[in-house]
Amino acid sequence: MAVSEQTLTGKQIETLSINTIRTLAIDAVQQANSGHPGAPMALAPVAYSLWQRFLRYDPQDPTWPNRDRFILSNGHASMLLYALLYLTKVRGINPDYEPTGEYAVTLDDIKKFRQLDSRTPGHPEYRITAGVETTTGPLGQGIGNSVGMAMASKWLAARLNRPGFEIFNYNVYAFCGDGDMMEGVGSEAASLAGHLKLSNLCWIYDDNRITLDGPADWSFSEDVAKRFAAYGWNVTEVADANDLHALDAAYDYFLKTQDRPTLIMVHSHIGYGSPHKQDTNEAHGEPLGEAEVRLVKKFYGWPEDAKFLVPDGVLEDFQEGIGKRGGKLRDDWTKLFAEYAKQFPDLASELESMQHRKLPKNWDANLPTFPPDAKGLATRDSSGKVLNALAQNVPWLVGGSADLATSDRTRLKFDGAGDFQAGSYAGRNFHFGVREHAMGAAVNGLTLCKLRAYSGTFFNFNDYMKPSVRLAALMEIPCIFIYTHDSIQLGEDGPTHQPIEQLAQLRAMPELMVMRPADANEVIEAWKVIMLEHRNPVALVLTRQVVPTLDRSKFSVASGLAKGAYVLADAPGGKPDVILIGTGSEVSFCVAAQEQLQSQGIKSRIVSMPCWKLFEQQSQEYKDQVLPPGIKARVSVEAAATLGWERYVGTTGKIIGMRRFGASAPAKDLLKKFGFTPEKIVEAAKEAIAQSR
Ligand SMILES: Cc1ncc(C[n+]2csc(CCOP(=O)(O)OP(=O)(O)O)c2C)c(N)n1
Ligand SMILES: [Mg+2]
Repeated sequence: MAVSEQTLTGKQIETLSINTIRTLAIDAVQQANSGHPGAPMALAPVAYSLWQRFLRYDPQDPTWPNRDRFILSNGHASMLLYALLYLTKVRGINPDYEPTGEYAVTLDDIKKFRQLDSRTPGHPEYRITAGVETTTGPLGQGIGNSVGMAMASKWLAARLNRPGFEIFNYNVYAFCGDGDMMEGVGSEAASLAGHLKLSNLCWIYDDNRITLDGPADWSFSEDVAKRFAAYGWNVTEVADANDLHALDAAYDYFLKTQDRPTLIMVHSHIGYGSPHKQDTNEAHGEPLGEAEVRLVKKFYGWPEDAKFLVPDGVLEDFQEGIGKRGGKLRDDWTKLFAEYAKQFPDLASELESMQHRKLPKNWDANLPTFPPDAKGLATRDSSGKVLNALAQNVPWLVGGSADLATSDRTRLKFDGAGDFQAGSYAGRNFHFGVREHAMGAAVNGLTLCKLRAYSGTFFNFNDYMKPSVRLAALMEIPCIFIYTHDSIQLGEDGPTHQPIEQLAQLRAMPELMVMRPADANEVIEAWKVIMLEHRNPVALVLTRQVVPTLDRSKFSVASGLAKGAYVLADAPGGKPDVILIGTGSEVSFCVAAQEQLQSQGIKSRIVSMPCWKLFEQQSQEYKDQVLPPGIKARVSVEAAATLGWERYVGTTGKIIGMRRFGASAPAKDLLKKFGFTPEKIVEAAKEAIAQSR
């Protein structure tokens, strides 16, 4: 077929458009000399059918709240998405999340695939490229996110729709591959989606029986269709990825299925049309090579020398398809919403606030107060109270736990909070089951759909969800990850449950704010920082055991937390011999140690340091006020791995921490064994003073 032909039949233009997606992917990967051309080549028709005929998406406004979400969970096929964003002319967005009128991806951007500072990074990245709904690449994460997005659609519909006003009904489509199917998070997410009967969720599985190392059956032989049927999914197959009629029928079948999620298994050949590398492991992990590129183009009826060719009629084809259809859908919605805003102004402004991550005016009304109390309460308990107060003022603060809500106190208990379950989607308590990883991925999806979402689990089980936390940080989205049982002080459950290295691990992560408040009043301040946060995810790290509520008429006010670290109690006259730095439950040990030191004539300062990251963001002047460079005798006290504390105690300081795993025993015995006592702190303080002289 000559690509310059002026009058093309419908079938011809389809083929031409599909082959344009393919050749753009081939050329970009070849030029970058890096990337995966095979999956985009095979999936081009699958994407074409979806985008042109089904996806309710207006390229003019990639922020339209009721747009269908498209996720490329097999993120290595990123060129497929970039080609689609370019060919459908998706518009860019500015940091305020408004369309700029510029294009999200231009042909020039495609020519800079995988280059420094380009808008076409190796794997799709939210925040870098408009139209990319979530960052994918680590296999399984995208389909995990898709479940959160589908939950968000159901929740938004249940909360905001009114008779005659179906403001929310978007669907979520996720492309995925063998890798996504093999990863555990994918199974967790599928199980949860089946349980919740998320009928608005459609996964399109590129069933090509091949992975990077070779044929999938070297390592993957289960019956995926049966597995998903057992999860409660609707499963359908498309025998040939090039069969547009069959693809259309499969998407139709999804839309008709009202009671469960749908898996479309598409049988494809990786590197479709690549005569030599087809079905070999070379076809996708690397560029085709110049000679092969020519052969493939010949197979597609393409000029063999042309590079980045977009034949006449192709851009128009996409404008005629998704452009027109999507534009009309959004227009209709905008009109409907205008009428809705007249009839339900409060609900409309709620949506407006959500979309811009603004808080309602009274968001911090009725926060509890915590009077001084020597016995005190666990920070998980104070946090549960604060969360329940905030959630009553912020209707879209929603979340749940990985089967530990009664332990981690994340349950919303007020009237009307309700449970989110199949068929009753207005509930605000989500039940993720014992699926930490899917919970993390779902919280990312919920947050990307503008809900203020939190998760809850024991701190040590952060290991089971860390890949999703990492992507929240990379995406710079304000997820709230709540962790309780934060140290050896959880006691008898023993070292399997006692976190040691979690704090160090999470503190090393860019963008993530790790907060470990010392008492109930620091908990309030932590939540204030969290609620005002637009960008960064937070790990809120809380105790199981009681901690005293400090008397803030004697100690500094807890609002110092917002600066990451603050002087909680200074030595009389302000010229300390030694600085004691503590976090969380260990701060009260420092308080006891200070009294003992004072009785021995040693002047000490206590610094409470709930958040390293916030402290690092302060001015040098403030940092020097809190930790004066001249005072070299310093002791850090934290019941966790010591890694990193050198930064604050220096070479002459002492670090009281965990240098081994914990043990199963009552907390008081563990504290003694591992040296978390006022006496040990006093001893360390004296040593630090001696060393610093
Ligand atoms: C968690 C994770 N592990 C490993 C990889 C590296 N990786 C990228 S593509 C790929 C093969 C995936 O096979 P499949 O999903 O079948 O995709 P196809 O090669 O068929 O396009 C692997 C292992 C990854 N991206 N993420
Ligand atoms: Mg595969």
